[in-house]
Amino acid sequence: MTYTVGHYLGERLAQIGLKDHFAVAGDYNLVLLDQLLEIDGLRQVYCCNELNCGFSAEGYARANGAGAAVVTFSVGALSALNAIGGAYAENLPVILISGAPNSNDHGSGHILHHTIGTPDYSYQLEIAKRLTCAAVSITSAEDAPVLIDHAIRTALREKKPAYIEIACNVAPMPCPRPGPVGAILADAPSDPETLKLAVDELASFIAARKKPIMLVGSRLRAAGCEDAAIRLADALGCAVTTMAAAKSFFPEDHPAYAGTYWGDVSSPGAQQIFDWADGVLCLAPVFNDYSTVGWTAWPKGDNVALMDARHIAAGGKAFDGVHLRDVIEGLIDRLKGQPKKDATLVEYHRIKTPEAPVAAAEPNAPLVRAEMARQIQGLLTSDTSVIAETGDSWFNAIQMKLPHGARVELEMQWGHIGWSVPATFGYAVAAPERRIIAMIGDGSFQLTAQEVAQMVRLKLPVIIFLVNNRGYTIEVQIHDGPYNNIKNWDYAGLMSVFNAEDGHGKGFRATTGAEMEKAIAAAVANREGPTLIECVIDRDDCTSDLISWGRRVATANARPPAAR
Ligand SMILES: Cc1ncc(C[n+]2csc(CCOP(=O)(O)OP(=O)(O)O)c2C)c(N)n1
Ligand SMILES: [Mg+2]
Repeated sequence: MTYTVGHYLGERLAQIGLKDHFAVAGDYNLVLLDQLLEIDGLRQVYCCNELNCGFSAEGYARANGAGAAVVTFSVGALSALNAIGGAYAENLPVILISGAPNSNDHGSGHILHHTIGTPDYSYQLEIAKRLTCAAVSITSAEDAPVLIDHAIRTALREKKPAYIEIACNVAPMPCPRPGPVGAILADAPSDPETLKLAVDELASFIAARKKPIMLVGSRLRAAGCEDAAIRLADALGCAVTTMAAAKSFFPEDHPAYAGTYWGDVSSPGAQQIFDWADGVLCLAPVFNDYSTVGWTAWPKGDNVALMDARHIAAGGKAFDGVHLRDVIEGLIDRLKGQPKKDATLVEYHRIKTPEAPVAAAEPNAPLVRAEMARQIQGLLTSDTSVIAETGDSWFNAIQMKLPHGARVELEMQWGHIGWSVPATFGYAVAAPERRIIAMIGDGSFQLTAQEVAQMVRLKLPVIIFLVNNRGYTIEVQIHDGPYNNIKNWDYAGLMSVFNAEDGHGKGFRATTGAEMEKAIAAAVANREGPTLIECVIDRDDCTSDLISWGRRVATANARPPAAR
């Protein structure tokens, strides 16, 4: 058998740990898809459309570390690029692979189908360059190995998406086999001198403070430092708060865990202890309008040390070219034998008011949000992953108490409604051993609903909580108008559409606590496919945090243009 460019790409994907890749077929990628099918241990998983294909790969990357989506030129790739923008925002190495025009057509003056009707096909590559950390076009087999390796290596190092387009006639061309995977995994080490200086600076930042606190940010996982952060917390002894988008990046059963710091919508006691601290070690944070609650809670100034994946800023100094994990290890080393700086943790336990468990609602009373959240909370185990959509589902998920090992996935930087359906599909493909729960608003679901059919196809026992509150409630809280009302669907009934003649998905509508409980029992018992539970609640029945946060974000959005 001839070894080809497509084989090379497929083997590299398998080498970096992919067991699956997501695809939608089209005539520019069909031959490439044939080549990828021939790679041992690499399954081809199909999606209903390319936006979903990109988000599926993004969800897969959340569970598996990296993901790949294969699409056709323009009509496919331009849809997938939205999800690639999301992967960039969310720091996930997703490799977008697009079939491309025949190499003889590039520069020929030919007008081709699926293009904008001009003979210049470079626009897709140009767009991809803005949304990825590496974008390459392969029009000859000779160049393929170096270009493929460059794209994949850069994505893995940067934890950002990469783009590879392959001319449709080049995919089956002969190509050498790839060498060891180490060639694309190897990373430049921290500069030892800068590392020492950065650790010195952070050690004196801590030494000069009596009440330090740690803030875990949403880039911590991409920085590969979740374990290191736990050891740093142990070494320091202080309280540890997480940012909203970093939910589950620090174990909530850890003795130092002090909740979610999110300005006015922090979990009980977290804002008070954060404001009481005299120094904050921010681990891989992202401060945007959402995470700072409309710029009202933005930690900055002399008492803030920023510790990013490759960059440290503290005490008015900046250090580049160091890996966060090396910095943390260095710091832990310095802290050895020193008394614990546990003031914030001690104080947190003093001020924190014990939360009363939410009482079960009257079983036959109309379903309310609090009862819905209480029942979902009851489902969480140490092997549960909750994928929560933009909307009040964010706030419901962030308020959950996570047992050790439970994970929450949020897409708070990109915030594309509908993301969670395909991302849940991709996540479930990557982590079939976990209990996977999706929480999705009705408005969001309408964007990408069809991907539930792929969960049916692959018999994935995902549990979807579809919140039917008849509209875009999060937007109602930020700025209301007729555009926030949506056409109602028979969401539970959709499952029989997706099942058709051979599926085992189940759909239930819950209008009371008792109905929801019954539906959950059936969902847990269904191992042959997804279960969608449509939870019917009132349009304004949302978390109080959404209301407070929405008001702040609306104020930030409404700032008038500055005078010139
Ligand atoms: C692709 C995209 N289009 C529009 C928006 C704006 N948007 C943000 S939240 C939202 C409504 C979400 O409604 P729903 O899923 O029903 O959640 P709820 O707030 O009701 O819980 C919209 C339209 C967006 N974030 N992404
Ligand atoms: Mg809604």
